[in-house]
Amino acid sequence: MTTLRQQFRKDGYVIVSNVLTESEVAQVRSTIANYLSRLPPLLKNEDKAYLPASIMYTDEVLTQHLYNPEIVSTLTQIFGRSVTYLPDLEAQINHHDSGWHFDAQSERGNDYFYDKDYLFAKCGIYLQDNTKIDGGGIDIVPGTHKSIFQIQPRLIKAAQCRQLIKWYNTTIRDYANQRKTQREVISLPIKQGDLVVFDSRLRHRATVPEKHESSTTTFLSRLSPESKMTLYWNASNTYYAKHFLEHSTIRCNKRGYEITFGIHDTLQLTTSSFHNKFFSNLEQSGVGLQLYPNELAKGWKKRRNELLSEILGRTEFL
Ligand SMILES: O=C(O)CCC(=O)C(=O)O
Repeated sequence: MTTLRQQFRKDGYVIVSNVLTESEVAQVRSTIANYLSRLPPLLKNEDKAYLPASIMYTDEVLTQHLYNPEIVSTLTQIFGRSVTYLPDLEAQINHHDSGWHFDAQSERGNDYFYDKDYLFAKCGIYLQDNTKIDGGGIDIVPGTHKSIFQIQPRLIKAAQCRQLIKWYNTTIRDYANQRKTQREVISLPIKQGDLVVFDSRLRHRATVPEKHESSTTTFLSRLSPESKMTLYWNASNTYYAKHFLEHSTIRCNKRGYEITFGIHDTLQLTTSSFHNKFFSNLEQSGVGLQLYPNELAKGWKKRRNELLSEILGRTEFL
């Protein structure tokens, strides 16, 4: 019998059905809708929105699924005992147009990315069915996570060889995967309340709804309580979680504006950014959380607050 880990290694994803009940889905959806009505324009336009980590972790309803025993058990089967979350839980609302990509794209310059044991995944809980008409889930190309050429660049002494491998892992790999996409795309048969865990190297996109083309319905052209809603966060083990945060810092330093939104909101989180039951609940579930060191996080918070003051005239999102 194929184990979940083998399936994940082979295809680059697993789907676990019904990790949330119908009433849990409804509860999370209405909590998100509640926040939506109070969001500033920076995080919301007519079509789509998101709730960043610094809002999500203050709320018990929005974080409770992180300790869900079925989710923890799934991740333990994939990662082994040291499952570690990144502090980047977010809710995406009405995201239908991500286009084909893989999440780890920016990590290709790092040696750790080429380790044989490298393992890093995005977890998504979908709060609606994925249908042809309305979208609601993701499309993927199975196996594309394996097309990275896994020789550690630091083992290759000659600069030209390093360049060659880098070139292969960007140009050639991307081209091959684009070709493969035309033949092997799967629109995942997601139902509301399902969990999908997928490798950060897997090629994927938001399922494009047929309705989207006409943009005539209120469902897709405006935010509403029926909008597509998905919870996303990243999971790995302690080793790669640390590397990921270090990499995020470098990215943030290069592109300072990202600190105000997106996953870079996570760098400025400290233990006081979480609701007061979060850490004891997480500890009980056996999962770890990799936070950025407090002193460094405070530096990011200062910068983020300066930027938010400039843009929003205040330092908090809500
Ligand atoms: O809209 C979606 O569910 C896809 C999201 C996605 O591709 C991403 O967050 O990387």
